[in-house]
Amino acid sequence: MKFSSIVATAVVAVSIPVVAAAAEWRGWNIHVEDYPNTVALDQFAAELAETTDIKLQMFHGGVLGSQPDAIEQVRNGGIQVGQFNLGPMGPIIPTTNVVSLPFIFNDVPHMFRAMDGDVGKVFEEAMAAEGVVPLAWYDSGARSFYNSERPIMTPSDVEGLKVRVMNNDLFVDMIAQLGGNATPMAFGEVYQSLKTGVIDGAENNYPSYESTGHFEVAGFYSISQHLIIPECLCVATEAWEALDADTQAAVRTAAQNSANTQRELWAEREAASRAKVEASGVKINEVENKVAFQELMAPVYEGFIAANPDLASVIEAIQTTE
Ligand code: BDP
Repeated sequence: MKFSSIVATAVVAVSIPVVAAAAEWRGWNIHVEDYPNTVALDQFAAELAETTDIKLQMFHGGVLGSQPDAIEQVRNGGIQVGQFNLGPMGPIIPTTNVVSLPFIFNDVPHMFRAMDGDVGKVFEEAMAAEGVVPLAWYDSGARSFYNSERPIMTPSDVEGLKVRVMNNDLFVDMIAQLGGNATPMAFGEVYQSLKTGVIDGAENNYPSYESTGHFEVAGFYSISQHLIIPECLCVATEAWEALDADTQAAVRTAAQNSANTQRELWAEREAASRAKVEASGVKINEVENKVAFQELMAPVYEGFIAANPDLASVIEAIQTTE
């Protein structure tokens, strides 16, 4: 017997397991325990445990790092699952910037018709090629402005305000067009920065405004709905490609079930969060004329298309989605 076959025999004897080794996955989520996304991600992990050999351990509350960091960790293999907003993904995967253009979607149903349809595939392919496979889209409502100084009625009310934005130059540009000063900052730092006056305001949906306590330190919420950005339940491309076809199908089903749960819980939470902040004394107003805000975004679109001519067709595909 040659040495190599002795080694091979020995290895076979000691190391072939009875069943294939289960994959151990770690998942990143920025939100607190009772948030719709958190509940839906726990459901995803539970379904994977039932229908596959994947053991997904979810880490909530952003304990594995900020969102831009987590996106990189998914891309380089440190984390296998991430529940991401497409806003902070733009600097890394430029195609995704299209959904971060202000007022690109008319409303949330329009966003889902586009993302669940053909346009969504453009984003899926671009993301998968960069290491992040989006398996299902979560609802993130619409983002509006809030601050500690005054209600925003017209664009000129934004003038001079220091506004926190997610990490993406598009948002800096958006605030600049309104005469404000944007500060990109990690989500977890916003509360303290509002409290100490480092910033005057930020922008988000009701559930995030409420769950973070931002409403306690920035009591004017002005409904502008300038951003409707989809979120995704994503798996690292490397982890995804290591799965056989049956397992991929099971993971996709679990992700879609999770998204269905998230979208249902989202609707309830939006209403509950709005009621809670109002009851606590937050002043909520509609901006006087949304079109005035929209019109000021023309240079943002022009600059974006000039820098990304190949994405003009994706913008058009969204705008022409019924
Ligand atoms: C929330 C998103 C979350 C973002 C956060 C933010 O769900 O992914 O990190 O906004 O503003 O609405 O950073």
